[in-house]
Amino acid sequence: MTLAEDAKNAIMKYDNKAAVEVAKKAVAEGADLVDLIENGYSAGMTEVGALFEAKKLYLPHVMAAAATMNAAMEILEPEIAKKGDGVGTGLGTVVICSIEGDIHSIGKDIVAIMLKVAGFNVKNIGRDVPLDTIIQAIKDNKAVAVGTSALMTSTMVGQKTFEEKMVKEGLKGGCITNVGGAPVTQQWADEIGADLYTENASDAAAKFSAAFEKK
Ligand code: HCB
Repeated sequence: MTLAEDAKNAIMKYDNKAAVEVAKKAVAEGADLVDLIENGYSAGMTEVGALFEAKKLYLPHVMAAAATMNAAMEILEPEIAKKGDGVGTGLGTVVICSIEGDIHSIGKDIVAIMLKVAGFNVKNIGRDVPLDTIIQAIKDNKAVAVGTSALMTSTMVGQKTFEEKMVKEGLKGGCITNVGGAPVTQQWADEIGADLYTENASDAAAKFSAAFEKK
């Protein structure tokens, strides 16, 4: 079995010990840790989500899987962040958070790490963040971009209201708006006027870098 398969299995069995062991093995072997997160641990989370939706699993299972993911991320995050050391923060500050009403945080935390590695100064301001708090964080940090994460159809609508607030505050144009999260699509980004849709963490790093290299 590959490391990614082992990682996926660990999530699906809520096996923190195995998840940590796979993470440590991957670090020791110099494996591609981002690939491991996306095709291993995150793939496991997606599968758990599908089983939850099909009512084959219940919320405590999802919570256990999230805890397993976090256990692995505790090993992987500092290792990935090391690669960002020395890159500097020359590309400017990006504010990132899960939008008001949404407590899902795993995905945006991975995006935050990847943007740091790509050379941005990342202010990860948490989850369930009120829209006015996000606006204030952009102003306080003179952010060049903002990423909002929405994992639920009910919280996605906050991304639309947020776009309207950005316009009203005169921030639109000076600060790139990025939207992400499992139910979010390019079509949604176009519909609400967001500047950038990113499907996953690698996509975010690539599109953010391209957007700022052009400037
Ligand atoms: Co949660 N939950 N959940 N959940 N949850 C989802 C999201 C459902 C889709 C599950 C389902 O029904 N199939 C569903 C939403 C349905 C809907 O609205 N369409 C759901 C629900 C309903 C709920 C509750 C309401 C359940 C309840 O209480 N009855 C509740 C939410 C309460 C609230 O927010 N107010 C809830 C709670 C939980 C937890 C706490 C048990 C746990 C979260 C733990 C945590 O994050 N700390 C949880 C989890 C883990 C999930 C699933 C299973 C996995 C989410 C996840 O972490 N995926 C999810 C099912 C699913 O999404 N398939 C389920 C892995 C990460 C890596 O992927 O998509 O988040 P990602 O992030 C990607 C990508 O989207 C993109 O890059 C990331 C990295 O590649 N991206 C961005 C994300 N954010 C970005 C921001 C950017 O700027 C750019 C790119």
